[in-house]
Amino acid sequence: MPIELYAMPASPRAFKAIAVANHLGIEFTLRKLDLLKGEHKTPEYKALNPNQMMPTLKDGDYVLWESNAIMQCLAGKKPQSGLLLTDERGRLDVTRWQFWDLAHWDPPVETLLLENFVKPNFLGVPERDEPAVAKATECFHRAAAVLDGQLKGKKYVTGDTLTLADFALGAPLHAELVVHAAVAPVRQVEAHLLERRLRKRVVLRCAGHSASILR
Ligand SMILES: N[C@@H](CCC(=O)N[C@@H](CS)C(=O)NCC(=O)O)C(=O)O
Repeated sequence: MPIELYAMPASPRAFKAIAVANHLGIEFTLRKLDLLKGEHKTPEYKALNPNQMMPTLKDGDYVLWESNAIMQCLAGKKPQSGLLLTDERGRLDVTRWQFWDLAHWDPPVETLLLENFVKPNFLGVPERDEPAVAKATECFHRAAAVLDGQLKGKKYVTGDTLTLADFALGAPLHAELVVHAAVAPVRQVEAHLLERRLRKRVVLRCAGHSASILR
């Protein structure tokens, strides 16, 4: 039986796991969760993931949550893909950027997506939390500059080969226009960072493999 992925596909946290599964050609059954309808709040789902969040992977009796861990689990099924390097330093480098994603990249992006896109379009809340947007924008700029520096002279985040780090960090940028909308004062800087470097080198690699799930 193929593995099951419980997810709301358009979310970056789901998108990165699904993108990796698609890239590796791993068959999976998508169990769609509509968070707006509270489908992640059922007792059955809580038994799988006590956080009542998605994504969650189920492989027979084995259950795993946290998107970056799910990505490592998927990459472990196809070690020859090189998405999770097998030498210790290489593996730690990929893992380091996945940790960095959770600590520094994902949180400001989440706020910007929530305030600029989810609230007005799905929650019927037109007002933005401006202090939260300002803080997230500042954090996003700091993180984007670090990532931009890391990408200098490299094809991918950790070097010359595509790894989980690219999927993890590139996934939320499929919503880059939403992020851009929040950073109008420094739009040129962001355009340079996102369009010329990050978008070209990272996002397209993810989107190319799973654009269909966004339709
Ligand atoms: N660190 C977790 C975050 C998961 C997460 O925050 N998922 C959100 C959607 S993007 C969720 O399920 N939220 C439901 C809720 O908060 O009720 C991961 O990367 O898997």
